[in-house]
Amino acid sequence: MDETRFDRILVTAALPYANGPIHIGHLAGAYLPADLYCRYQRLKGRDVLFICGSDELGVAILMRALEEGTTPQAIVDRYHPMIRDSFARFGMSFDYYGRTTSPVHFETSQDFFRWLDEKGVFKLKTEKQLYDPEAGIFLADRFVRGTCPICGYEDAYGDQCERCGSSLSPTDLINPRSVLSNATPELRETTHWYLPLGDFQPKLEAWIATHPEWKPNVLGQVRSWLQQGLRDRAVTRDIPWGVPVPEDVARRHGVPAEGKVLYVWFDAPIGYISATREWAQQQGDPEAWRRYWQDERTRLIHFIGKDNIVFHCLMFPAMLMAHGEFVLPDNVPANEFLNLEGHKLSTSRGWAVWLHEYLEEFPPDLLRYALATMLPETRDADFSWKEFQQRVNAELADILGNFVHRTLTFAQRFAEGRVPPLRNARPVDEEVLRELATFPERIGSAYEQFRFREAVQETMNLARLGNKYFNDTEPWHTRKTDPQACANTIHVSLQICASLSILMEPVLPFAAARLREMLRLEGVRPSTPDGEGALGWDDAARPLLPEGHEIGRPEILFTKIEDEVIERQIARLEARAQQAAAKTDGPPYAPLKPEIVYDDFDRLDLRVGRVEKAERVPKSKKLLRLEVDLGFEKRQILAGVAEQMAPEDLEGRRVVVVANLKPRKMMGLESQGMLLMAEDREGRLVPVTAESEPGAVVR
Ligand code: B3M
Ligand code: ZN
Repeated sequence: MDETRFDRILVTAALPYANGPIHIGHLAGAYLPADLYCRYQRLKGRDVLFICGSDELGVAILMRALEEGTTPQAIVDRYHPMIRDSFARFGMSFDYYGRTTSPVHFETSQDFFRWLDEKGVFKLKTEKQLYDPEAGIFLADRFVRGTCPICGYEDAYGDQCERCGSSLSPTDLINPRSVLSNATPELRETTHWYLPLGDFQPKLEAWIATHPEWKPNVLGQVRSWLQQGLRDRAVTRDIPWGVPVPEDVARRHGVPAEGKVLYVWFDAPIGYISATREWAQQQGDPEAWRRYWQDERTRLIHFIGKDNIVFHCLMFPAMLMAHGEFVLPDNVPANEFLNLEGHKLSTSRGWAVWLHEYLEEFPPDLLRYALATMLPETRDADFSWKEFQQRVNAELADILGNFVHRTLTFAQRFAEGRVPPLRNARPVDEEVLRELATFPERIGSAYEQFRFREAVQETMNLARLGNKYFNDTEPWHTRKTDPQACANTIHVSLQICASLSILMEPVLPFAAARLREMLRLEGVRPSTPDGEGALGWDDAARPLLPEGHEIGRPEILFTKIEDEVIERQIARLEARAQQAAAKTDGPPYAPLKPEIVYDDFDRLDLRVGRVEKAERVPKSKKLLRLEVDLGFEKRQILAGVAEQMAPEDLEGRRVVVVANLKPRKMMGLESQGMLLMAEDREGRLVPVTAESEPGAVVR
């Protein structure tokens, strides 16, 4: 960090929605990197404030409540403590973990909104929106369902049809209905506050240009948003769950405040500020938050996943600029996505590893380490249980754990559990101590540049160096031939262990503390918010244990994970996915058409036909041209199935043909009949076939 520009660091990690538990995707996206960074910076002795909290408002929470038939308050009251506690057990070292339903947050975000309104920042726009006359509220897109105008699916959402994938606007739907009451929505006028992001574009562009050091994946997204041109964004909503639009502000514009709330992406980032205020109150210094948010010498860093980039790099900065009294983020080191066993994580499809479940079976450090080696820093990455096992067994246990263990056992057995003196150091001893001295700087520079994979690899390299040195100097030999050489190996190896116990602290805080206990190394500054200590990151460059210092009993730092344990995890994951697939019943069955009488049916002349030839119709994506033998004559039939079937799928098959359908021209060709097809709920087609001879009557 550039200490000529900054005195303190304010770190935020995205506020997770309190509508479900935390999974490894969340951890890899924002939380683990943020925690690694803060712990490192605290060890460096820097003034760090690490802020997070639950995002408890907005339509996502409301939807979840609706799905479960309960209230949004009940949803957030269930998930907030669950998220907070699993974070704590995972070792997230927040200074403060808040929630956006707190009174301080309501006040802070309302004040922010009022301030921008008074400065004339917003535009007000009146538009027509769907309104549920029975529930008495305006309907967010997801709260309207109806028939898709494109494919006819009867249960399409107001913003998207799940069947054909078309994006829709709620007013496109045929027979729209309210999810809340089933009532037919009406169009009503409503007024909303817009943040004119477009007006901020020049200022945002100029500011972004001052940050060429940001990660390429972040700059890439930001530039593409800017290139498309920023558009006004509504920052209020008509939904019954959120921070109310302040009465006085609404009154000033002659707009009824009733039922209007701040858009969740307006209030949620302000949640960082509210949580900082609550932290300050808790410190007994209510104004202390200003130091972190309003002093130029604060370095603000937002850790987020890539889906939050536009909000943290453009929208929130525009809000902060408009307000005028806040610092802007100095970096937004967003990560890409983490996949699981080669597939996209999906909570609805049961494809995820949940943090609270992981913690029931394994220590937090193992996941912290393994995930840190797989972080999606520059592109999407993959987590697999096998690789997790590999990292734990081959690196944590075999390299780091083994080095510590052999060093400490040797010291216990052959040096009376004390740090032996270093005398007549050999070149190899001096060489290793010189190398040791370079590690804090090297690992630190990777942390400073948000290259966490590299930082963690470099940390493991120190243990590798220790192992190599131990092997090369062969203390089991020198013990008999040259006791001082043996003592020197033990001395230097113990110093490496001591340095490791500081340098591994960000990624392996629990094991590092145990290692310090085994070494009886005291006075190391904690990497968590509380406590003090004289020894920090840079001290790990030099020998920390004095001659004659007594060490404790060695214990196993990391136990290897058996194959069965990993297989159980994989089996559980697969069982979950199957369950989820069975539970989601997919799109509904097509509804039955109105009843007919036999005579209606009898008007159809259905015949068995044999497809003699099938080929694509040139220039048509959809049509296949078929030559069908009906026994008594041959027909040319055009079938609109080319996107679902290859000509070979039909050639030679006996199919059922509607033989008395009036001929019709398509793409300049006459179609003399129609093939019967069965269509499943996913829209997949198969021809209806019959064994009998061509020309046979079907009835
Ligand atoms: N809750 C979205 C998310 O979890 C949102 C982040 C808010 S950060 C201010 O992806
Ligand atoms: Zn559709």
